[in-house]
Amino acid sequence: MLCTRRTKTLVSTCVILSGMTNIVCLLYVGWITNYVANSGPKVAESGGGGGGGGGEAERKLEEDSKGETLRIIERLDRLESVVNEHIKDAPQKDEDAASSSDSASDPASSLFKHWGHDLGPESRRVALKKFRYYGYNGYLSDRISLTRPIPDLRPDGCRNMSYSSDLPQLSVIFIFVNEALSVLLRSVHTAIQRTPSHLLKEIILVDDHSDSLELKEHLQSFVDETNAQHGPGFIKVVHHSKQEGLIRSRVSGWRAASAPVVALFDAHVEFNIGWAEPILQRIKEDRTRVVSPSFDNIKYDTFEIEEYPLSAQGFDWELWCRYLNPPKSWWTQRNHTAPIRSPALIGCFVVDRKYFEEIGLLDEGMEIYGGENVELGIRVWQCGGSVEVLPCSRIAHIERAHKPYTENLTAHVRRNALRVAEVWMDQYKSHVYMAWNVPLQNSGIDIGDISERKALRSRLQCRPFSWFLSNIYPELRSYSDTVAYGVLKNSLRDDLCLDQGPDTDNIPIMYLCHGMTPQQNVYYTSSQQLHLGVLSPTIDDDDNKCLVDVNSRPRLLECSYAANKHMKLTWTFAQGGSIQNTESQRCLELVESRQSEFSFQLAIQDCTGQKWTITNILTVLPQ
Ligand SMILES: [Mn+2]
Repeated sequence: MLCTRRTKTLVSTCVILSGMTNIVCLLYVGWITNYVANSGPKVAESGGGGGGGGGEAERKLEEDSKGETLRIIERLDRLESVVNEHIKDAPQKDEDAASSSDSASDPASSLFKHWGHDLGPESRRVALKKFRYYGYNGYLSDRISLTRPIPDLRPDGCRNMSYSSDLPQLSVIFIFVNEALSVLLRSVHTAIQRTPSHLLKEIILVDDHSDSLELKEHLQSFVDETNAQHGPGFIKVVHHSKQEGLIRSRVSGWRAASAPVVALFDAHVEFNIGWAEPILQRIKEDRTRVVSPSFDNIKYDTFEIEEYPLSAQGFDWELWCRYLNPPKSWWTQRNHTAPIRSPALIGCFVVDRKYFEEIGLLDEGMEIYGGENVELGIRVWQCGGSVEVLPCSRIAHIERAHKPYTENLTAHVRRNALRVAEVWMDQYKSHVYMAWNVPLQNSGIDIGDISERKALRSRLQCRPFSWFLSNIYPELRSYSDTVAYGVLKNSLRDDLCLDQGPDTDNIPIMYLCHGMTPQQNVYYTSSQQLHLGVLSPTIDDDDNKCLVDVNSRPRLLECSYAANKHMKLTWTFAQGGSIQNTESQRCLELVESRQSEFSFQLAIQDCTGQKWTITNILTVLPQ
């Protein structure tokens, strides 16, 4: 599971600090935003880690303006050091592309940055090999106690809560592929140690076709020994004869389970004290609640526990999960132990075993990874249940530096996301296609058969997605004013696409078309704005970047900022026509340039009739 954590606009930081339009600050911010985004790539599990560093500081703690300013200053201090580091080895465009797979492309620098300085060369070699394989420091894990104490990170007030004496029993299910044995065993040991024994009925290990020798040789003997101690069948192992992916693995675990409540987890976690009771209490009170604990991070290199701020769990329009600031209603209660209403789930959750079946388990038509957690959240809400995160239940989870076992993870996430869009999102499904930069019709992506999932939706008489948006996830931004999207090409060179550029300078460029999101995503709106780059997911994220004519130079600035400053951000555009600024009357065009990598660069000049085309038209473009 992976999740990004990004809130609050950095631009407002600049405005607060300088009290004026400060273009240097804006440029600085663009640089940072890109740096943070690149150091926490979405395809790697470090997504949360990359953005996570700023998570606490970025948390809006309501009207505490003094605290807010202090936090901003703190953050700028930190950002400054990031910038300095960045300046030292400012990457070229090509290297930039390579470094978007971050630690995967250079595991050594990632593993040994904060760890292992005293290791000899042979140990470093072994450690690096394990790190490449697992995406975390397996070498160090092998040397840490399986039952090490971890800090009790529950908010005040959790420790003296009382719970029913007849809470339902749990089956704890772990799914894994080629997990480091010590990491898997630590997950199991801490589950046994930190769950009251009368509540833990069994543990189920779902091996999704691992080929790791370590697991083959040692796992079964551990299971036999534990069962000799706790009773036969206390730990059950389910083996897949071929890799099914995490979605069907979770369902396999559920099939093997017999307790009234099932807890579905990754096998690289450490349970914290008292994690189970608050969850079982909430499910006992209402079996239609699907509950997630609060997650802390186990750093992939040092295995230190990093406290994460309390969060709800949501998603962006590509349906990648992301941590969210808890809703306003939660803050106004002023009770940090209260359940946090959550639009979706990160992927690990606890649910009534039979209710889970009644609402349709997980979508077993999904492949490998991603989207199932979002689908479950939307489905539970739309079909009458609820989803929440409990502050008093905490679990530490390793956010891997990279996923070691799946090629082309993104393609699976995209396919699964389109299934969710088609089944659950009604007219809003266009947003998912837009975010992935895929045509709404004839996308060329085989999403498999969704008839059973559609039948499930009508059998359960579920609410529309618009209800979910306005009642459960009002923070999600919608883009129903989009009239065209895709890559934008000029007829002078149809191998080049408009691109947001390195984002170090807010200067758009023409770059070889590569179809990757979001660098070349363009959105044209009914209000005649041209947005370039990522579709801002929530109101707590930075706004979209708009193409602006700044003294006849093309620039990318936050749309709301440019609009507030009455800058020139509206353009007339029709398919196959020019892109002309409505105020300056000048056009976005290509000019030949010897300095430029591709012989052309962007300019805003008197219109010469150059023609532009965009991939997908949603409605007739304004003339
Ligand atoms: Mn995980």
